[in-house]
Amino acid sequence: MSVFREDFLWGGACAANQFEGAWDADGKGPSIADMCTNGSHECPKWLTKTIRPDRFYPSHEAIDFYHRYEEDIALFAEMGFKTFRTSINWTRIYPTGMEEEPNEKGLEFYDRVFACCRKYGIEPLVTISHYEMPFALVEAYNGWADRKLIDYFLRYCKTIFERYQDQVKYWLTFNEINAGQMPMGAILSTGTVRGYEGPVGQVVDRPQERYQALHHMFVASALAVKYAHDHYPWFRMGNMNIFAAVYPLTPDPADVLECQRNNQMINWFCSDVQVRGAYPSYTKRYFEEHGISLQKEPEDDAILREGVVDFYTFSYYMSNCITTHKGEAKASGNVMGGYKNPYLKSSQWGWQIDPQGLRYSLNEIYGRYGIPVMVVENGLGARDVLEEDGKVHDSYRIDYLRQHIEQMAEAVKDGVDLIGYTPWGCIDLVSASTGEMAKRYGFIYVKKYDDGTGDLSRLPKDSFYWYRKVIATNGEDLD
Ligand code: BGP
Repeated sequence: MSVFREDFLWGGACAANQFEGAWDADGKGPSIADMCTNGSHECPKWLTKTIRPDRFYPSHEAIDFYHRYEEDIALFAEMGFKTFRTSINWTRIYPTGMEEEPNEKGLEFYDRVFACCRKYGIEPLVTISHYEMPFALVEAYNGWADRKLIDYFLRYCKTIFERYQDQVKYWLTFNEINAGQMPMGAILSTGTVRGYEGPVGQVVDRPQERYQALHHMFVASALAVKYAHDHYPWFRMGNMNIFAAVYPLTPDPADVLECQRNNQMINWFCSDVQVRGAYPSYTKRYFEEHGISLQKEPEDDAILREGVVDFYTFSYYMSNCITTHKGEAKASGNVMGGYKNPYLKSSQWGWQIDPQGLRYSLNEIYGRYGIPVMVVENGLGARDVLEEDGKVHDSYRIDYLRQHIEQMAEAVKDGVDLIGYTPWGCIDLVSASTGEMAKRYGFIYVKKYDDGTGDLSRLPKDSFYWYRKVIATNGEDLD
């Protein structure tokens, strides 16, 4: 008998800016992602202030889900998806973020997408903001650094809640909200990069601004959650956090303490606010020691208390080690930092693969909060090869996913209330960190390449048929 619940939400996840394309179609405005060029593991992508004719912007066409959603959702249905996590492009609905009225054509697109999901009995799981803030808000307000964004975000939320209330029940406010704590999060998430042009990794880090921006996002998220609960009591509202398990590299108590501090600030801080409804005690000292002083309005504490989420969701790709010792090897290729774990192997992009870390994380999360949990991103970014037989034999991806699902099953046996699993990039799409197509996660191969060529045709990989069997047996048959 399967250990997963009967109504377990098997599916896959994508983000509008990474797969829709049609970046300026039907009234859509530019988002921050549309101002990012392509890059690679070795050569970082750039944020540019204007669209430069000499550069390539991968989000502009991406894999053209905008025009091919029917074919793609039909393929998801063929795999047996119960849910499909996607995001709404804020700039399709409010092109600059500041209009009084929404863009009807943008709204109609998601009408069609959600209706298509429903046709196949697929439950949409919608991220309201997934790394695609209107670029006009960066220019006018320096993104979430300005409290004014709360109003604009709420207007957007109210519009989409009202419009899709009968189609969408599960909502996540901000993708990977704790990315805002890392320097690169300024481009991906907080949008605090007004006037910046250059490689994404070289944005000047301004912690005061970063935490102020996050505060505004917490308030905006809580207000959206509260509004949804008040007006649409059947909605289920979730947070979305990056969770990368961290281990002390040595048993040196100094390493254990450093690891605990890292864990608190990187993994727990944002969800403590969003799940428990208040800033956790450990932030007080951290803010004092780092010269951070937040501007809060008198009503903010009550808002945070009243806008707590119903379920916890997270992305899980890797774990890291933490040490105070000098000279240890850094783990490469991820935004989280950390040191190499001698017991783990890494992906081609240097992300340390740790399936047991997923079981550990699920236990930590459920033990702390006791609310339903969903893994809404997980997967292996790899260089796939289209073989001579016209197929992609991605046994390495199957191995990765199998090992993680096995550990999810263990976590369920440990008592975790796990309600769903949506592996990342269920169809190949543009990488968020590097802007390349070559880093593929999908069950479905897309003929689109880093030089912009490719006929965009879709091709199920070996993992497609494997995952179909996994879903059909509710996670029992993983062979
Ligand atoms: C998460 C993001 C996604 C996604 C994924 C894989 O951080 O929420 O948008 O892209 O990671 O990362 P990458 O695309 O950099 O391989």
